[in-house]
Amino acid sequence: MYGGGNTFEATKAEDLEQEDAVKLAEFEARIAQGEKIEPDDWMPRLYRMQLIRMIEQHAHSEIIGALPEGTWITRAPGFRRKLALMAKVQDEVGHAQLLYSAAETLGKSREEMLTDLINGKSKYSNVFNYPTYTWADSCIISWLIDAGAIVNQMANSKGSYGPYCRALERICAEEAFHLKYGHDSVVFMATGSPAQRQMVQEALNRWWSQIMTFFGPSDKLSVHTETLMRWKVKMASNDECRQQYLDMYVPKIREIGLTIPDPHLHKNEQTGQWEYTEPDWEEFRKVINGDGPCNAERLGVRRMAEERGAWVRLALKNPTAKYVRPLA
Ligand code: FAQ
Repeated sequence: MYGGGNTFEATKAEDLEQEDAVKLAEFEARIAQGEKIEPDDWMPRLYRMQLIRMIEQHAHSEIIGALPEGTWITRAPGFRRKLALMAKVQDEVGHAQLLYSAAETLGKSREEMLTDLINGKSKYSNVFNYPTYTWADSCIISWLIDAGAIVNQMANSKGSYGPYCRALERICAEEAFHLKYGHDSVVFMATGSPAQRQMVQEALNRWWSQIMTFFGPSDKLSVHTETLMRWKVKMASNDECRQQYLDMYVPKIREIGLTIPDPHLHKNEQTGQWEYTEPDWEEFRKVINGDGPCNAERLGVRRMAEERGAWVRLALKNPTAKYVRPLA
């Protein structure tokens, strides 16, 4: 079972049976016509709950996703790379702001969302629970994880919930720059000295299976895809996104002389589908449920940021009150 800590009662099919049938039919007709649903519109509880779950997890992924790359800002090779990486990481945190705002329109406060993150109740993307050992790991994330994010988000930006789609459109525009920055950084290393080529190949070897899991469990294992696609929250299934990604990026990775560490990876010309070694879904299950190499560290950093920033939030809410700033 992949749904874990955050799986809610509303996922039960009975929930829908309790909805007003006429309103539900009207709602589904609007979605079928390609209309956007806005915060004040009627929506089934299950749609609202699914959106909160997904957008919240997405927002958490952006702030936690800033950490593995952020740690390389001080060690980036050269001033130009340092500036670019700093801007990218700042963008990711900005994406979280947009996404938390979109989720708030559905009735869950930002404070509640951040509390659920810190307490390990909410999920965030599994890939950010792995370490970035070298500069090349950070470059691989900037290119190939951002590329995955674009594939997924471009599809979902055509979805049904107005605030989420508009946030995704803005996010994708920025992600396009990240992708160029990441591609440039990887190409630089892949066409550099033998040591640089080796370093970037090793990073790809470490990250490939994470990249494959980024799009979520295979459709056979996915819990929410059917509901989310029915209401055009997700516009493509996990496997469809993975296939599209492989179509787009396998040639680009090979073009620069890197080897994808999956001997089974090939396109079946008869079916038009990529065949690959199935990722270790058991490891994936553990990581998304809190037991990955860096889960504790990532949440520890978030917890510290919350604690250290608490006095600022309090001061903003009540500027005239006296606060004692805790020692760092
Ligand atoms: N990691 O039934 P499904 C980024 C969970 S943004 C962790 O298939 P669904 C930018 C899922 O929540 C990256 N958990 O779920 C950046 C559920 O658990 P629950 C994030 C995962 O929702 C780049 C359970 O497994 N993007 O990277 C993952 O239909 C570079 C069952 O799975 C988004 O969030 C996973 N990979 O499909 C930042 C996009 N996959 O809640 C910094 C929006 C699944 O029942 C640096 N989200 N789970 O306890 C989506 O499109 C979907 O939510 C999926 C999952 C595709 C992620």
